[in-house]
Amino acid sequence: MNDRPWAQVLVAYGGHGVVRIAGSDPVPCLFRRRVGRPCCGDQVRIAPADDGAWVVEEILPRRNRFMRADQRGRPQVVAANLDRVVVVVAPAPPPSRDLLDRYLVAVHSLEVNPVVVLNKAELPIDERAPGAGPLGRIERYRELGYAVARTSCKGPPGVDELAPLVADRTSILVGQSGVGKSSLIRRLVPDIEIQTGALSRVTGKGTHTTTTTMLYDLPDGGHLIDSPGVWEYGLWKLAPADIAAGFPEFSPWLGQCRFNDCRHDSEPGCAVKAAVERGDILAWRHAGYLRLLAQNESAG
Ligand SMILES: Nc1nc2c(ncn2[C@@H]2O[C@H](COP(=O)(O)OP(=O)(O)OP(=O)(O)O)[C@@H](O)[C@H]2O)c(=O)[nH]1
Ligand SMILES: [Mg+2]
Ligand SMILES: [Zn+2]
Repeated sequence: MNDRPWAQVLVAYGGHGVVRIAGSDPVPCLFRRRVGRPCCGDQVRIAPADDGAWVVEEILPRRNRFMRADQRGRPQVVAANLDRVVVVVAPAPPPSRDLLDRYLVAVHSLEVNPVVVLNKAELPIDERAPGAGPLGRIERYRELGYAVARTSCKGPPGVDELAPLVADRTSILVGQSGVGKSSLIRRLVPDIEIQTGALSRVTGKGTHTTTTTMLYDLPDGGHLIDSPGVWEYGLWKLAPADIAAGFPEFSPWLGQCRFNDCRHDSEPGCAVKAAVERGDILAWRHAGYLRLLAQNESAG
């Protein structure tokens, strides 16, 4: 059956979705249970079904995927085959506490490259908001090695810092509802109206609020995936080592603690704590790590 065409999943609604064979228009497609559950960004082999529709016969192996926890703390796949996860934060609405670090831990565990975007950069930052810390420390994240962009969809600095970070790649934009993910995509995808029109003709859904994860083409190659905003981004159950790995500046000291299973909390002989005390690791980063560790241990 290898002569069947392969297609990219643009949007997936459980049992059906919209796919596109490269260079053609999007078409509706059925997802049968026995092949698994395709998600946005999947490559699938499809076969013609009745009424001009198509049916997925096989999901090609995923290079990687981005996940989030459902209400019960179980990981759910949001999109697959990504080069970048763009975590968007903004002064309004301010991020909930530890949101950015949770995203960065998740992205690290999924082996995808993160990009941190401060959108609405023309607005002042209210430092009193409980989760606003990372907004004022966005340059520290850059110094820690993260790709960072400041953007505004309402004026300068525009999207010039973000455009090269997503060019020619497949990137998903994630973050709280209202931070401007769809607005950024509209700025980066000039023919978005044509693409959303083509999609909504197939899905029959309007295009005002983001309710489903959807893939769009960048004009010069690559794709942007819009995702519905969340209020809280939940991590699924991770090992303490997976959380520590999401703090890349800890890595020179990992493996040097007295105990193999050190959680870098208050264990004696902890090399990470010693690095914090020497000032080699920022104290607020270590404190953030400990909060994620505690949250993850009380979850699920
Ligand atoms: N001041 C300002 N407002 C912006 C900017 N970008 C987007 N907005 C506004 O913020 C609001 C939310 O923007 P959206 O793009 O819909 O946000 P979203 O992240 O896609 O939200 P969800 O789809 O709910 O997740 C809209 O009223 C936008 O006009 C910006 O850079 N500055
Ligand atoms: Mg949106
Ligand atoms: Zn330790």
